[in-house]
Amino acid sequence: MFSWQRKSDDPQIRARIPPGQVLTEKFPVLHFGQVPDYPDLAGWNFRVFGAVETPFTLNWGEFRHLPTARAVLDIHCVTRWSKLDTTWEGVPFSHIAEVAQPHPAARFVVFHAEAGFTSNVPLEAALDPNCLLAWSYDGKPLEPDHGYPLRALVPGRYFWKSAKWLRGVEFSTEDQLGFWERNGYSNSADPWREERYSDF
Ligand SMILES: Nc1nc2c(c(=O)[nH]1)N[C@H]1C(S)=C(S)[C@@H](COP(=O)(O)O)O[C@H]1N2
Ligand SMILES: [Mo]
Repeated sequence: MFSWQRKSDDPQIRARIPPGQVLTEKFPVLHFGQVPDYPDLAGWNFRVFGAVETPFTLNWGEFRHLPTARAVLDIHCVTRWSKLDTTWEGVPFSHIAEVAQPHPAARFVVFHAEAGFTSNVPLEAALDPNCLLAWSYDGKPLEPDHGYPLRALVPGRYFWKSAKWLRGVEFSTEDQLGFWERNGYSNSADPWREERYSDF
């Protein structure tokens, strides 16, 4: 018997799989468009902007000097695979917010990725201590397919909120629908309530 079959028979494991999801041990790759090519990171920067006291831009070296944290997360893709106990390392989003000092009216965050891709979450969701801007998965730098050099990781939401090839975060007083949210997916995206698609 394969280990994944044993695993999903275990009631403690089953309790961690949201409705309509199937456990996988693989790491499927999912995105719209092309994987960006980074011959080096000399031209890479990370922009923090919008409704904040202190907007700033960091190059790769500067970004990698920010405080880091580790998070172990269960991830759930709307295409019905879930993967448990994935280990990531990166900068806690909360640290970015601390430095940027969002205006009191800033209640939303937009993750900005390469090629104009965006995803959006309430600021509160991004302030979850396990919300990371991650450069490492499973102890190694991210694979190009999985977002090298940097991706967002938003716990507790379907995985499309976790923008790969991240280049900045915007704090906003208004909610701004991201790429998948404009293309039929739910804005709230809670896997435990099966919020897969939007009603419009
Ligand atoms: N930049 C970017 N990030 C993205 C996407 C995308 O199309 N572009 N797709 C999302 C979707 S739908 C999913 S399920 C996850 C998949 O991440 P993975 O390929 O590492 O499994 O990335 C998310 N992040
Ligand atoms: Mo997805």
